[in-house]
Amino acid sequence: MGTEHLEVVFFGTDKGEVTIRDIKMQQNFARSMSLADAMNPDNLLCYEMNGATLPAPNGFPLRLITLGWYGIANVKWLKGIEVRDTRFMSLLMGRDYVTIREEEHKGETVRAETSVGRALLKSAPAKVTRNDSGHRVVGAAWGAPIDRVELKIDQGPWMPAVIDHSEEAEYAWKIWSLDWPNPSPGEHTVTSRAISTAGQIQPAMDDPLIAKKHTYWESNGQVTRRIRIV
Ligand SMILES: Nc1nc2c(c(=O)[nH]1)N[C@H]1C(S)=C(S)[C@@H](COP(=O)(O)O)O[C@H]1N2
Ligand SMILES: [Mo]
Repeated sequence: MGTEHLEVVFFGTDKGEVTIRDIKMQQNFARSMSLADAMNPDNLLCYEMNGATLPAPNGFPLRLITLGWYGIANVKWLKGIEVRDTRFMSLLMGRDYVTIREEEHKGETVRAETSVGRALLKSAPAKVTRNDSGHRVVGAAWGAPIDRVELKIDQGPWMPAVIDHSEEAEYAWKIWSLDWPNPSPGEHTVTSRAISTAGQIQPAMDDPLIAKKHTYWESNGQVTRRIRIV
């Protein structure tokens, strides 16, 4: 028995009916991680939020916060934590919350089905503001340690945005902005892309990673906003 599939399963108190073949069963909300991921010292078991008892909607009495993973991994209303020596295939590990993507394997197109896991590099323009000195695009970036964020207006070149480094917490969203001095009146598009400290670039919407993905999850493609300047 190898230990490469040794997993830690986090169970919530909430449950629902699941049917596999003709077997109907009640299953608790459950998500698993490898032992190595579960032992990450950045993981938190939270019983308080902002100095007060954790509110029920946020997971009272105890919830997992696993920094750097998508929301689904942050199991609320914890009922138990179990260590297993086999892979765990719950509704939300193996059948739903899976990413289905077409991939090329030696010239053959296959549909790979993978469990939603670690957060992916993402950014989005949030708003365009205007004051006496002109217009400014403001947005956020998250999902991986951010090296820089670039902005494209209409079909122009990528321009570096200014990242607000006053928030230094490693996993916090990075807020960025870029001045847009003299936009012409009318419709414009504003697209952002984040670049991680590891050199990854947030993929364009027509990148096969995004374009050949058939489920909504892990949608970290570049976001284009339409802006009307009056
Ligand atoms: N027990 C339990 N944990 C859960 C869920 C749930 O339905 N049950 N939803 C997950 C999902 S999909 C998300 S996005 C986050 C939402 O956490 P929040 O309500 O604190 O934003 O909780 C996760 N943990
Ligand atoms: Mo979610």
